[in-house]
Amino acid sequence: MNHRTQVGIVGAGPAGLMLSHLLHLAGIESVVLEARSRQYVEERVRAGLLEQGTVNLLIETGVGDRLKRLGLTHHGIELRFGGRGHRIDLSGLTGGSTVAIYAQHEVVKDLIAARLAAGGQIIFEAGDVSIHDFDGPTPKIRYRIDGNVNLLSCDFIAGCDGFHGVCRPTIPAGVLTMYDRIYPFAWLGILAEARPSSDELIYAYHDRGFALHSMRSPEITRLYLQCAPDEDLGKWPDERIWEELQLRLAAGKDWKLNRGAVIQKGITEMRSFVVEPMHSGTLFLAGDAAHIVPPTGAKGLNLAVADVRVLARALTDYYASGNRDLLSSYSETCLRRVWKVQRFSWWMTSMLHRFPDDNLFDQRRQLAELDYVTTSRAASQTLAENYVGLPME
Ligand code: RFL
Ligand code: PHB
Repeated sequence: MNHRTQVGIVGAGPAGLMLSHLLHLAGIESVVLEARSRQYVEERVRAGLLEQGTVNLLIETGVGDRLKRLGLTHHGIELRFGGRGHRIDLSGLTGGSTVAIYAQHEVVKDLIAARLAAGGQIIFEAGDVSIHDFDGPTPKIRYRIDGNVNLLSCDFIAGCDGFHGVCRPTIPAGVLTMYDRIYPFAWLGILAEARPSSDELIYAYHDRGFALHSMRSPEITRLYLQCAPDEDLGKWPDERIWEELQLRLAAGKDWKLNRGAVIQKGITEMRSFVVEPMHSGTLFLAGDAAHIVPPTGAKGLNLAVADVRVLARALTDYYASGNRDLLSSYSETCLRRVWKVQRFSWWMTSMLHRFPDDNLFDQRRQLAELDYVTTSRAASQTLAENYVGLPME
């Protein structure tokens, strides 16, 4: 089958789906091609923290009903070190901003439902997706469904296919510059049927390594432990994970972590990565396809949404007036935010993790930094304004 649309979108993650939704609201047609099944993307456990600006956008564009009902609004976070907790009053330090706990796969479900209800096209289980002719005005996406090859012609391609997608690697050598850093540790994450042990997130710095207490609902806790990059999950029976979390998260001898059945377990690598520019001809990259941040700052999903907001505006302007200025400045506009978010995510990661080569000097320096961040209004305000999300351009 040969078909045509205005914007061909590769990937039904938050970036691709949000872009398709925003374009629809502006009267622009798109088709989303996704390698996985609908069930797979609607159940994939990932991020859980939404910036104020992401929450606002979801609500303003009509996909925030479940978020308003089920999302948990948080006004602060806790940094724990030296066996004590120190609260960062996000709202008080930012003139009232908050963050929301709402799982990424719930955002994905809401966006898929909205697109399908509006007659939008999302083609799941598209095989062998490849992109062509994006150095010219009619780029094409080839894909396979049920053994048949299909060709989608479009005006633009949005590469929203994540870090391991096909769009970025298809750009000819020499066009892109890549910047990256791989960290010498990973996160072991679990989802547990346990009541959260605190109302707010806890980021813990400990001699044994970083730990994070987060949640998904009043009944489900999400927890992470710093581990080796090549950690063998088989060596982590549930009991060992709970004991290690208890040790790292404890504040005072009476603090007890609530335990429950572990319903999901996984290892997440830690990487910082940026590609410049974020486009090539009529192909535009957005979200994890263009950049990765370590999860310590909770920024990946939010950054993906920020990119497509810029891209949707640029495409809307182009279709309304023929003006390509915003498309030309897409990469530069996004990268200003991307690099600030990279800096913040790297900084949070560096402050809170144990690095294998660090010595006692480095540990004392990290503790001094944590002490400073939790006692200086200027320093906690810097953390808070980045954590709730920098203003949109
Ligand atoms: P996604 O979500 O990876 O979606 C890309 C989609 O493209 C599909 N795809 C293809 N489709 C067709 N053809 C191909 N060849 C394809 N190759 C891939 C994939 O199946 C997928 O559906 O990228 P997107 O949309 O850019 O969204 C980015 C976010 O998913 C990511 O940044 C966040 O999950 C990162 N992240 C967090 N971000 C936050 O903002 N707050 C958090 O609290 C947070 N915590 C996290 C995180 C990521 C984690 N992991 C597992 C990496 C916690 C963890 C543990
Ligand atoms: C999560 O709830 O999954 C989460 C929260 C905050 C982070 C990272 C992950 O910094």
